[in-house]
Parts: sequence; C-alpha cells; structure tokens
Amino acid sequence: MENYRNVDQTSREYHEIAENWIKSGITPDKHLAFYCGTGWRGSEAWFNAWLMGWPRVSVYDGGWFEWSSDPDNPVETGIPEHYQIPGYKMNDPESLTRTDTPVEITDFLIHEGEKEVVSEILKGLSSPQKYISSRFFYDDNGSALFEAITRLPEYYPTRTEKSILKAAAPRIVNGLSVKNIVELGSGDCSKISILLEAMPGNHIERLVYLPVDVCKTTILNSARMLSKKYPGIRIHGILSDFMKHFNVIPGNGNKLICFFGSTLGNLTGKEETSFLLNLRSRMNPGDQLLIGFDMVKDIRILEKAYNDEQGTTAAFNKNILRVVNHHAKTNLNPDQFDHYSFYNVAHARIEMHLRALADIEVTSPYLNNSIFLKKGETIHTENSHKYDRDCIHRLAGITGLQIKDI
Ligand code: SAH
Ligand code: AVI
Repeated sequence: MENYRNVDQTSREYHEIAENWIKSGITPDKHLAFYCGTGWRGSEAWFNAWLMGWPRVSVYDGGWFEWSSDPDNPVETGIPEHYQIPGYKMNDPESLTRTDTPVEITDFLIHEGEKEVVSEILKGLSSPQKYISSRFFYDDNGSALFEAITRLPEYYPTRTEKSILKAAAPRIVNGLSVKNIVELGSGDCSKISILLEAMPGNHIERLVYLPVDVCKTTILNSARMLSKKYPGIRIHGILSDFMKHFNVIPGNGNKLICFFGSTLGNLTGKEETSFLLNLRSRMNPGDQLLIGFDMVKDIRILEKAYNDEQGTTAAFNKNILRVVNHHAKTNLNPDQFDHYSFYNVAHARIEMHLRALADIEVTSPYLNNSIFLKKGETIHTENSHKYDRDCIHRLAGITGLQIKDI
C-alpha cells in the first residue's frame, strides 16, 4: 500500500498519488475501476480518487481473472504512454483536487423530450439507408473514446489543428477585445486553452467562456480544469444541441465563436449551410467565427485515420449502438456489427458505417413492427467531410460570412 500511504500509515499527498497514476495512464478523463483480490485495497485507491474529485470512479467487484475473461472488457498491454493532462500542474496538489469553483451549467437538453429523441432514432433506423445521427456518439463513454482517438498515431486532425492554432494564436488574439468566447462542441477544451495561453491575463479576467456540448461530464471536467488553470476566467457551460439551440449564443456583440476539430464536417451539406446561416444571424458586426477545417489529402492517410490498428475508432463507432439502446430500448448488439469506414471520393468525405454480420431483427417497445437488417447491410453513423480552399470560399459566399484570414 506504499502507493497510497506514508510509512506512518497516513495517507500520501494527493498530488503524489495523482502523479503516480498519471504516469501509468490512469487519468481523470477515463472511467476508472479499481480492483484487488479482496476488495479493501481497491476501495482505498477508489477512495483517494473520489476525494480528489475525479469524476468517474468505481470499485470493480471482481479480480483480474474475471475482468480479462470477458472479451468486451478493454485491456492495455505494454509500457504506458506518458500522459499529459491540460490544466494539471505537477507539484500543484490543488490542480486535480475537488474544486470549489462553481461551474455554472445551463441545461437546454432537458427541454428536449425523450419522445423526440426516440422518434429521431427510429426514423433513421427505418430509412432505406439506415442511419444514426453522429450526435449520439457522445455519451460519457463515447466522449472518452473520442479523446482516446485524438491520441492515436493515425488520427492526425487533433495534432495538426493544435499545431496550426499554436502558431496562429498570437495573430488571432492580437487586438481581440471580445467579452464572450463561445465554443461549439467544446469537448476537452484543450484547443481553447491554446488561445487563452496567448492572451494577456487581464483580458482573461474580463472573459466569459461558454462551452457548448451535448455531454455534461465533458463540460464539467473541462470547465473544472480551465478554471484551475485560468483563475479569473468566468465559465458558463451550456448543455445543448448546437444544431437546434441557436439562442444559447449571446445575441449582443463582442464575441468570438469557435468551432474546432472539423466538427462542421460531420454535418450534411444542407445542415452545414443552414447551421452557418443560423450562426450568422446571431452575430453582430465585429463578431468573429473561428472554424477548424480538415483539408482533403492522400486517401491512404484519411482512411488510416478512421481505421486505426488498435480498434479505438471501431469501439467509438460501436458505442453508438449502446447509446441508441439506452434511448430507444432497442436490442442492437455491437458484436453483431463490423466497423466499416472508407473515403467517398465523389463526396469528399469519410463515411463511417456499422455493417451487419448476420441477418438482424431490431425490436423496440416504441416500434409497432420490427426493423430488419440483411447480412452486409449498413447503418450509416458518420460523415466527415474534407475541405479545400474553394469549398471554404464557396461556403462563405453562400452564408454571407466574410473571410478575414485562412
Ligand atoms: N472540439 C473538440 C471536440 C470535437 S468532438 C476537438 O476539436 O477536439 C465533437 C464534440 O462535439 C464532442 O464533444 C461532442 O459531444 C460534441 N457534439 C457533437 N454533436 C453535438 C451537437 N449536436 N450539439 C452539441 N455538441 C455536439
Ligand atoms: C468530431 N469529429 C470531427 C471527428 C471526425 O474526425 O470526424 C469524429 C471522429 N470520427 C471518427 N474518428 C473521429
């Protein structure tokens, strides 16, 4: 127990415990389940994590033998990668501990009836080309899987965008006097950190940062990290669907809207135009919009990024079925599907599908008749459009947005 206790049996400092864990890849962005042979040591580890305010911690009621004999349980082998957590300062015992900084969150999803969600899902599953909206990837597990994707060697977009942002940050913040920064699909907020890093401290203290996301845990975790890292910043999280709730964006002037990660590329062409028109209607002269676009490139690089060797993207893709089952009480079994992803040249987009490995009958108490999938048939789960400069200029032209810099 020397990992958790001093020689006199008192508890070790939290930052020492956190540092040891982080070095081994045990990080607060993951769902952590502690176990041991009898239960009390696993519980002590869990108790430390809980006291530190780590958000998703459990005790696994079993041993290694039970865990590893279920092929659905993830297992990591080899030497752990060295993890870095934004906002975490080594030797700062406070930076990962429970924070009293209030993170205000307004929940707009609460107004969205479960009935509408279920009918949206079942409409997609009943269409000739079955589909599920990519918004349903992002429950707590899906968000954690996406964060794991961003660390994969094959998944270039996050690394690339961060390095572009780092280089451009001084130019972006130079002369920027906005009061509000709205980030749509904010995820782990690591990209906004790059901009904040380049801002003078007295500007940060005048700012209100509004992360908008469908995943509450994601907003809470990242807002906590940010408020520790930038003490004067005011954060107001917004739990909402950025496709539906445009009035969450402050209508008065003085704002920068950020939409990183090429998440815009996950919308269909029609959605993209109406989304940008809606955004524009919330903007006043002088407001700015900063969008991350993933550009068209060699098809081999593209396809590898969405078909990684570790199977993390496959797990992310299949997780959508669990989310759908949760909402629509369907009986979709992820094991009966294959991850299928390819670059569609004609539409300049990666398509992700789930392909049925057998004939499948889908049932739900909300359905009068079952839905049938033939072996080989697919459910389309995501488009990830890739852009070129002409395409970006065309979009700006259609939506009346003026390109300041590209
Ligand atoms: N901006 C981050 C995260 C990108 S992943 C980055 O660049 O790394 C996409 C993010 O958008 C996820 O956090 C997901 O929860 C969120 N998201 C997806 N669809 C959404 C929707 N319709 N409304 C609000 N947030 C959404
Ligand atoms: C969030 N979005 C921009 C990611 C993408 O690349 O389209 C989601 C993703 N899908 C598979 N891998 C990552």
